Amino acid sequence: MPEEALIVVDMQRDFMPGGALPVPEGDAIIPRCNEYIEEFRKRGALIVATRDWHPPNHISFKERGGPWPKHCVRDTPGAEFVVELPADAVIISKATEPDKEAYSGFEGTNLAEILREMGVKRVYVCGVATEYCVKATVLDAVKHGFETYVLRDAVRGIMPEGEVEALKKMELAGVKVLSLL
Ligand code: VGL
Ligand code: ZN
Repeated sequence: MPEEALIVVDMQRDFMPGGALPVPEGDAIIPRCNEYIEEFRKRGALIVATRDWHPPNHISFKERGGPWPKHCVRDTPGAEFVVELPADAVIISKATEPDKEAYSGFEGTNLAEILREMGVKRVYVCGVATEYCVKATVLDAVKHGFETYVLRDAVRGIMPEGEVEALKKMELAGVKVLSLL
């Protein structure tokens, strides 16, 4: 049973430069994420990848009065992963319902049950965006009782100040922010 899991958050085309909702320099962490995926795979960890997987009429879209341009519509190129995932990675699709927003990979999914059933105790998190889906996922991981780590060199925020503040909030919640490579 793997005691550890790596959770790769929303490393999808639309969150990269040139995409519909780009995280500035989000592509700069792609190689690092791939290295962590390989490293954790070698350690025997469970590899999880969350993805924003919206219906075309999702409530978070501007056309419905939401804050974001249309992004990560399910089964479109913008929703594709930009990292290399092993064949046995667990894919968690979130915010799949038209009228519900979900930033956290735990919200409205069975991620907590999967991790618990697999015997996972510690989770390491990388991906985008630090102050939105990474933060929400990390804080939920703590709430679910997992020892939680954020991989500092493999996350990226939409705004640098927002990212720093988000990392502080996570640390106050008991999360360790570190780099392992
Ligand atoms: C995200 C905004 C909207 C994220 C998802 O992955 O951080 N941000 N949808
Ligand atoms: Zn979204």
